[in-house]
Amino acid sequence: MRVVVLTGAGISAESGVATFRDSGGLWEGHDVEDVATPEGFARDPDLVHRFYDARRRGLALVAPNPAHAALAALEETLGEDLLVVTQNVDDLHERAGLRRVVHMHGELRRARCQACGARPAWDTDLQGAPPCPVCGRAELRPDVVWFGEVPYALEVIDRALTGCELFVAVGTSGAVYPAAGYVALAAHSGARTVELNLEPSAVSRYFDEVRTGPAVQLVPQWVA
Ligand code: BV8
Repeated sequence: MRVVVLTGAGISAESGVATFRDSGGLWEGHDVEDVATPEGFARDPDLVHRFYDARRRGLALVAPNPAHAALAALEETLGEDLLVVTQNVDDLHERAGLRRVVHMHGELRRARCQACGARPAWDTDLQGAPPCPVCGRAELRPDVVWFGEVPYALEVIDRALTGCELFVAVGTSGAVYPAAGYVALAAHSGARTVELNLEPSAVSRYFDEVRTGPAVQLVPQWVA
């Protein structure tokens, strides 16, 4: 059976990675327009670099949880019939052993050169604009998709959604498009749709089944 799983910040919440919208979330104290838009970066690159540098350093303090591990185990069984698409920019899916994951909104551990387009893996601070390892120019930014920018791998995702039999969304509020529209696309293509979330989301009504609870319980139960 071909399965597409879409994950959001809720799957990493119990690892200690703050979500965007829960109280005290990632963007508390940081206005969205100041950090996650190209305009915000053009206006104050140092602020945006500080925001992403802090989150990148935070990755060393968190670890994958049983929900991430369950999806990696599912991949052992399903192989290429499983595609995990994540809106998250953390690396917890990979650190749990998942081999194939599509980061549609980019990755904290990757930079992007605005001069030559290179997307080198990155682990240190970007503040102070270190030179691009490919072209040498000081034009690196976080390789994260901001509001108004086109997400990565849209064709791959759309193709997987139109061909899958089961679509499962884990820990996402359904607040941001195009990801929030994926349940409708999967359903339209005849897939069964299941939402696993701590509470109903903005798009719960489009799912065949909604299970509420923490991802660390719901995902292993579903995979079992
Ligand atoms: C695009 C990277 C064009 C940055 C992010 C008006 C109407 C409709 C759409 C738009 C509009 N105006 C503009 C748009 C488009 C816009 C958009 O959707 N805006 C919204 C605000 C209305 N979208 C864009 O700009 C996108 N680009 O549209 O380009 C295009 C499109 C297609 C083809 C060609 C051109 C780009 C958006 C990307 C923005 N970048 N992240 C960074 O990380 O810093 S968005 C960010 O927020 C996340 O990546 C994620 O996608 C999004 C939502 O976050 P969630 O993951 O859902 O987390 P959230 O905190 O919201 O919710 C947590 C959930 O977990 C909750 O449901 C909670 O209940 C649950 N939970 C909590 N704990 C647990 C749990 N569940 C289980 N267990 C737990 N323990």
